Amino acid sequence: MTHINIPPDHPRAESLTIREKLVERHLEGIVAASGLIAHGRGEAFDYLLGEKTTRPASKAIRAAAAMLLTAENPVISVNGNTAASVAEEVVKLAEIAEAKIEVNLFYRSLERVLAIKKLLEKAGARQVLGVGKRASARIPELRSERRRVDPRGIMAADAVLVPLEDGDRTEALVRLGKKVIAVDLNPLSRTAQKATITIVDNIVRAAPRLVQAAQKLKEQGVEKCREVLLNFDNRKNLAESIALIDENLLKKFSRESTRTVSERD
Ligand code: PTJ
Repeated sequence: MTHINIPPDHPRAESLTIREKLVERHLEGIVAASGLIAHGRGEAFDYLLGEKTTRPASKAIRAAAAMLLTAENPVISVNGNTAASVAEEVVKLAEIAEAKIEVNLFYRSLERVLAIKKLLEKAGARQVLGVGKRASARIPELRSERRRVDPRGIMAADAVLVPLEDGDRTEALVRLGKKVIAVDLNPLSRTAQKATITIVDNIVRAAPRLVQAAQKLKEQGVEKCREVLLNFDNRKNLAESIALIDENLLKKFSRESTRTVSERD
């Protein structure tokens, strides 16, 4: 049930609908209050990226799919925002990549973990790790609630997909020798900078593309996946995303500067 009526012809109808969905999921106890703030931060970067999946993002998506498919024990880490936005895609991707799904929260409470588990199960998940006492392992040197992980999941994983993450855990997972795939609209964040593969895209657009890429690469086989990974350079890819933001700002600035003051107001 939405709280406002979003006119379908509103120029920002799509963005407003996504916002509304997150607000609803917050009221249902799935998205943390801070998750709404995090979403606003993401929106600002999305605006600067042109609100579309860019070329570097597409390359990173393909590399991420290849990494999940070639991993021995891949895990998809799910927080409130991810569950609220792309639960179905998480389940599909897990099936294709034979990955486990684990709930891992920064603002952890049993109620939230259970609400997210329920949402994932409704989307078709058969097993959800990281619930209650099952999250009995600890990521060393990590102080936040994100340190609580499932010994059958993130702790045993060699590759972890971490959408909308905070930098600390990404760094800690990399220190443990795990490959980390981040989805983060901010290419300058610590997560984006420290991950093994960074997808600078909105999770809402990236997740269905990740499912498609994984399906296609699975059909093409493991050698193709290795080739994709060999040809991917995360630093170069991040630099391309930052350059695109620069270009968009310059374009916007030159358009704005040719408009009259009354037009701008
Ligand atoms: O559900 P919890 O308890 O685990 O909490 C989740 C949040 C997101 C609140 C928590 O992880 C957090 O505080 O994250 P940060 O440090 O605010 O980082 C979130 C990052 O995700 C920021 O860099 C945002 O730009 C980015 N982001 C926000 N919305 C999206 C996004 N990236 C991709 N797609 C989005 N829709």
